[in-house]
Amino acid sequence: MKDYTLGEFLIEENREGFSHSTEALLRLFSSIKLASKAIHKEVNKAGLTKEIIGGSGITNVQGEKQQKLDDFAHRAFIESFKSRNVVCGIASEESKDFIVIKGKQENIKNQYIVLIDPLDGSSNIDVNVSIGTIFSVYLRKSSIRNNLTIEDFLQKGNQQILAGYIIYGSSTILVYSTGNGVHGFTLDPSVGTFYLSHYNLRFPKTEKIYSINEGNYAKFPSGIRKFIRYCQEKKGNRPYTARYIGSLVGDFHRNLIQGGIYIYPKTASSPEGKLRLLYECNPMAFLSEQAGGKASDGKKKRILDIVPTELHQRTPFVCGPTEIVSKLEEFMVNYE
Ligand code: P6P
Repeated sequence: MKDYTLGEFLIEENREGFSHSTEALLRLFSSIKLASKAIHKEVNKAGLTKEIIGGSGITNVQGEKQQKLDDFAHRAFIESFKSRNVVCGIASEESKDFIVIKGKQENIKNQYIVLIDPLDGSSNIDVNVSIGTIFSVYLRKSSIRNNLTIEDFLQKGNQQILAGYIIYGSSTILVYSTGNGVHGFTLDPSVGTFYLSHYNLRFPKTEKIYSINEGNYAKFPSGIRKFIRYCQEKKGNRPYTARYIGSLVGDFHRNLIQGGIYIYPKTASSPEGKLRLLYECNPMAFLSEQAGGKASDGKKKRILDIVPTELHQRTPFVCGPTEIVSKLEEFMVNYE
């Protein structure tokens, strides 16, 4: 499939039903590709240049120590969206409030809202573990004649028009869906082009992996603890493997390809869970459903139906093949 570039695929796919203009789609992805290539370059030399690894000295809105690459990635996406005249507003993990992008007033193309985690899993940068960008795109709700409002950003996940991630690992892969399946494109750094490498990704039927931070075992609800035991017992020849690298994009991508469930539940110390609804869970839930799976809060509440109330709100999060996610939900309902 190497000869099919992301741009060509977008044009072809758009003929089959993306309900927005091809030009808008291409502008959106042009921004995303530009920023991701810049981040790819920095990530791949992070071990060599002291000025790009380590903390920036800033604590972000999450109360987490911002890494220098977090800040670099945040700025790279802001600048690339500003220059392509297609996005009117951005909400980022690295910024407390949303950011307005003033297009030329007569330019009605700036109707898209982007919510983004510019560099997820950045605590792994210094130890050379895969990290990633997660993005979620909506149409603005407010009239183009008025200013953007917070309601433009607090839309339910089922309103997303596209979502995806870029994983910066052994190779840099952009994975997205506009609602017509999930497709992956691998960057050929020698020519700076993303080529189709994973057409119509779907969770394998036989899942083999469960991903959860078992260091929190003592703080999990009993339903989660019993589900973990269920995965570990060989009953009915159920050979699950535990895989968890502490990078949502890395764990999700491996589970999507090899078959597995990802769980970040509520714990005694984090009753709302840790992951952010708008720019981590909603995009990954959109992709999970497009890949034939499901995503919920662990108690049968579909992630994409949650009504957001604030930009950085968190939610317990489970995603993966439908059958195993439903099995976890059973444990949560029966044992809480
Ligand atoms: P813990 C990274 O900070 C992140 O948001 C996700 O990428 C990752 O899955 C999770 O947090 C890891 O959290 O508590 O297991 O270290």
